[in-house]
Amino acid sequence: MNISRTISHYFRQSVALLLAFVLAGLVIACQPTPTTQAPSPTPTPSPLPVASPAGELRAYPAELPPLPYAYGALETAIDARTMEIHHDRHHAAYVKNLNAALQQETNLQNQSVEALLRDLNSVPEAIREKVRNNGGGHLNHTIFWQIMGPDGGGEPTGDLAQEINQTFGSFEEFRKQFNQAGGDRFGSGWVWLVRNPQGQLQIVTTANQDNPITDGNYPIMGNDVWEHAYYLRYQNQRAEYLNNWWNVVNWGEIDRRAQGSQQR
Ligand code: MN3
Repeated sequence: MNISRTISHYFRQSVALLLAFVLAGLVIACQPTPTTQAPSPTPTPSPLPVASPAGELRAYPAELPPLPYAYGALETAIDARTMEIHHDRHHAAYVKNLNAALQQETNLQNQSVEALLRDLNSVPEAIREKVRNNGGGHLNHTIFWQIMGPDGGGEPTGDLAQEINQTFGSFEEFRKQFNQAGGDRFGSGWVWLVRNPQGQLQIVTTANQDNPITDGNYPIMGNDVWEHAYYLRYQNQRAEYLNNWWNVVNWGEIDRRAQGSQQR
């Protein structure tokens, strides 16, 4: 008798305890949600435009940007006829071929050139090489015309000068390593000063018309070492072209790119 009463008592206590828990749970669940706003998630920064810190480059319809100076304005390094052919024919051909590649790709047409080159795997295989070469050619040359100018030359000043000194030891050493890398690039391609994903300055080269953003690097300045960039005056003397090219380097624009690339 006693035992069964004890069990029954124990059972009733357990049920009461369980009910208490359920009730407590319901009360908590029915509490009005606190009115304090959860902190809004930090927006993912959109990647910095590469063609110009001011904006990305339209892929379709792509347009040949006007040369920002006369063909003969860079004569201290590059002759007028080479500039004319380089801009009006070579760059124009990349623009034309990019448009042809994207003509049927309505879902890619509102992308920027940068977006396509950052994620080449998203481009259908049938046109991937065309987009890589011609989108890259369009982007590379758009940068190239801007980072040269008739009042160029000399040495960088300000923050970029200091960063170059810290990274390479001196401006002379930087120039030497840049020219060396450009000279060593086998075949056609580009030599670049980039900001790498770790935020450091680095000299890299790319083949053909590849742009450093495909590897996650931000191109600050680049020199075109395709023969079409220097052939009329220098023939096969790439080293001489690389040396003279510094006479037309537009440090104002390059510094702007270097400072912008630190905001990532
Ligand atoms: Mn070129």
